[in-house]
Amino acid sequence: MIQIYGVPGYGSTISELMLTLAGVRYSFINVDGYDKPGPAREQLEKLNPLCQVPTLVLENGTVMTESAAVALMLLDDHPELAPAPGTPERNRFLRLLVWMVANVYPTFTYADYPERWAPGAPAQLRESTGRYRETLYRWLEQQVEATPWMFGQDISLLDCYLPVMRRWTPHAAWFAQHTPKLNAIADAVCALPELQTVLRANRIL
Ligand SMILES: N[C@@H](CCC(=O)N[C@@H](CS)C(=O)NCC(=O)O)C(=O)O
Repeated sequence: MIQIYGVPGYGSTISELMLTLAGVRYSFINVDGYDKPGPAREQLEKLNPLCQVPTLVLENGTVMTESAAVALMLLDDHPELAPAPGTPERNRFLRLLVWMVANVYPTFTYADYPERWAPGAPAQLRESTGRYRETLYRWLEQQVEATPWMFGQDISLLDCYLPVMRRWTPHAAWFAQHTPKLNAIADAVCALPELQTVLRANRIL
């Protein structure tokens, strides 16, 4: 069975939602405390030198990291979880999937550990990356043309990011006020019966 190393509510939740949507069974290994020196960090570092979650160990022993890579891997066997290849929606899906992890996710890398990157001005770095993240979410809001999912009538793996990231800064009230379409997608994911257990285990609900 696939193993997901993670912490409830952290980025591992995104992978848990994706695997659950795909009907892929996994076991969850809680590495709470991995971002500080200690046994959890030592355990995770052996698998992923960046020491980030999600980190997966696949059934064949391969280590898989990067939430977008997990999504693309799942699509090999579950193509229904993204727009069909060869369509304009597929191009937009690929663009926004990579955009999310290339642009939004790094703002957390810097803002969550600002003293690592700017020991002389950690509060300033947290504030500036937070403001930048809001501009990114506002742009993403403009890209959403469909309901109830980002690409229309069928959920895609990209939708899995929204309920998780909505829990993080700038938090749900900001999304409700400034990005109502993203907020509605996050609500729709949270309403899916098959995701209730995962969402609760990760304190999204
Ligand atoms: N690009 C990675 C980012 C993963 C990531 O940054 N995870 C955060 C937790 S939500 C983390 O482990 N941060 C610890 C660190 O960067 O040191 C992905 O898409 O999965």
